[in-house]
Amino acid sequence: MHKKCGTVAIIGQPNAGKSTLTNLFVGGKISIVSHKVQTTRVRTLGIAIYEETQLVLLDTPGIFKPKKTLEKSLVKSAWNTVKGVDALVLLVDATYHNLSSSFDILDELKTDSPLVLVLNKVDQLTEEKVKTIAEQFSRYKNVEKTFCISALNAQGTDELKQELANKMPYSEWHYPEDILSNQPENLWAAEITREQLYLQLHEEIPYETYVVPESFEYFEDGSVKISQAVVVARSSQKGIILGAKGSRIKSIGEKTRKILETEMNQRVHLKLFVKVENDWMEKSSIRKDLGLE
Ligand SMILES: Nc1nc2c(ncn2[C@@H]2O[C@H](COP(=O)(O)OP(=O)(O)OP(=O)(O)O)[C@@H](O)[C@H]2O)c(=O)[nH]1
Ligand SMILES: [Mg+2]
Repeated sequence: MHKKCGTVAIIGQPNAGKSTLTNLFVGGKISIVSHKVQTTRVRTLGIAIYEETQLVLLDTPGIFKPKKTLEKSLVKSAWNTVKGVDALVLLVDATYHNLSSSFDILDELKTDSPLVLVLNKVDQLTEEKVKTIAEQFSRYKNVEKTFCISALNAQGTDELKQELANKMPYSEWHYPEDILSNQPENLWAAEITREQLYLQLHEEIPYETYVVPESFEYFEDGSVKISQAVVVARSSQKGIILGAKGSRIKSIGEKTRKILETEMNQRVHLKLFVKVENDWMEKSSIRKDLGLE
């Protein structure tokens, strides 16, 4: 059999399950997931294999109508990913009451790449309901095929993976067969901390934080020592992140460390500290450093 390799962009409304699907296909936690919108901030590359085909998956930030500067960067990053890929997946949260955000994406989408429509979270819906939703997309003639899946339960996802593999061109693989992502380990570890910020903090706080890898050191006993700074946009947020007697940052650090240990299969020492960088979202140099510009 001949080898195939190509890129697949996964786009869609915020919270549709793009990162969940990417992780499932890759078989590892390369992209962070939360119940909050705008979890993914920059395009994240994951490498999946289906028989003789290597799929280079591009997980993107959700597409919506942005208002704030940072939101505009996320949406721009998603649209930039669409260009020149070998296949496009438009992922739809089928449980979401309003499909207009997905229709808007389809209306705006200009691409020559084959487009696959994927209705996600069907574990929450009756077959009848899923059928009705699929019918509402029938006017989009550029959709080559529609799949109904649950990225959470891996339902219908093998068929989708096979379809994407079929669409890839004959080519040598772009990456070694044993890597899951091209993301440096220290940046990935900072993302795992940011995931906990999204899961454990409320309101606008997660959106006004970022995590900087400060150091990442391997020891001969097989353990790794990681130090990271959690940056907030206002001094009033520092106390919230620390929590009473440091309880919140402790809980964030403990959960992150456990995930890192499971994923890296080694002992992890994690040190988190909090820094204030007033209104960092408005600073172009910081956005550039974070890959948000
Ligand atoms: N019930 C159900 N929940 C799902 C499914 N797929 C994803 N989710 C949940 O939906 C939420 C959002 O998932 P993500 O993978 O972070 O979504 P995303 O599209 O990457 O979101 P952004 O990065 O914010 O655009 C999480 O709470 C997931 O657990 C699914 O098939 N069924
Ligand atoms: Mg995401």
